[in-house]
Amino acid sequence: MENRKKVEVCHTPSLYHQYEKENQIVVAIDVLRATSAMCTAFDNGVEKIIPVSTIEEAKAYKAKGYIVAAERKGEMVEGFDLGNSPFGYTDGKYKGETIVITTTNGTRAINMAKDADTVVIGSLLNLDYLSDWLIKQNKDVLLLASGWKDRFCLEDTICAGAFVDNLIKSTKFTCDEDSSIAAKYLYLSAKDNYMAFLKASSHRRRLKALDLNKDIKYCLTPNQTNVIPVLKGDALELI
Ligand code: 3SL
Repeated sequence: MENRKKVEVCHTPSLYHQYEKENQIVVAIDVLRATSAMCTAFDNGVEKIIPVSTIEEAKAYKAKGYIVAAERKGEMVEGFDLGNSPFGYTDGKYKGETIVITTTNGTRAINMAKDADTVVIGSLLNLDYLSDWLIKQNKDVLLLASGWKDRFCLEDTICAGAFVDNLIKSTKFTCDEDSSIAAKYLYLSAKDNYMAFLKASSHRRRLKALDLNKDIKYCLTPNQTNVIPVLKGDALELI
C-alpha cells in the first residue's frame, strides 16, 4: 500500500537526537510509572500537568503555590505534595487542578521531545485509545521510551512494541527499522503475561523492593483509561 506512514521506536532518550522531529508525532512512554500516573491523573479529572525535569524547577513551582509531585529513586521527595504513584491521583482528588511533576526519567523524556511537532503521552493504560487516534492522524510516529537514566528498559520497549503492533495492523503504517521490529517482537513475547515476562526486569525489581507491586500490576494492565494527554507549551492537557 502506498503512502503508508512510518512508525519507529527510540529505545532511550540518549538516542533521541538521531531521529527526525519534523512532521511527526512523538509518543513519550514511561510505563513504570510516570506516564501511567499522568494518564490516571487526567482520567480522574486533573486539568493540566506541567512536567519539569529537575527538583529545582519543581521547588520553584512549589514556592509559587502549585501542587507539586516529585519522585526520585522511586520515592516521593520530601517537601512535595505527591509522589509518582498512579493511586495518588484517583478518586477525583485533584479534579480541575494543575499539577507540576518531576520524575527520574519520564518528565525528562517529555521535555526532551518538546521540539517535536506534537508530543503525546502513551502508556499501556491508554494503548488502544491512543493507537486509534494515531492511526487517524496520517503522520509518522516516533515512540520514545523513557528508559532508566538513559539506558534501555524492557517495560517501555514492550509498550512501544504494543503501539507498533496496533499501528501495523491498521495497514496504515510500515516499520522497516530494527528498533520497531525488535520492540514488536518483545511485545509479542510479553503480551500474554506482562508480570511474568518482566519478573527479572530491573525497574520491576526496584519498585517491588519498595513494596509497589500494586502499582506495577496496575501499570501493566492495558486499556484502563481513554485519555490522550498532549503537550501544549509547557503543560500537558487533554486533546
Ligand atoms: O523514571 C521515572 O520517571 C519514574 O516513573 C520512576 S518510578 O516508577 O517512579 O520509580
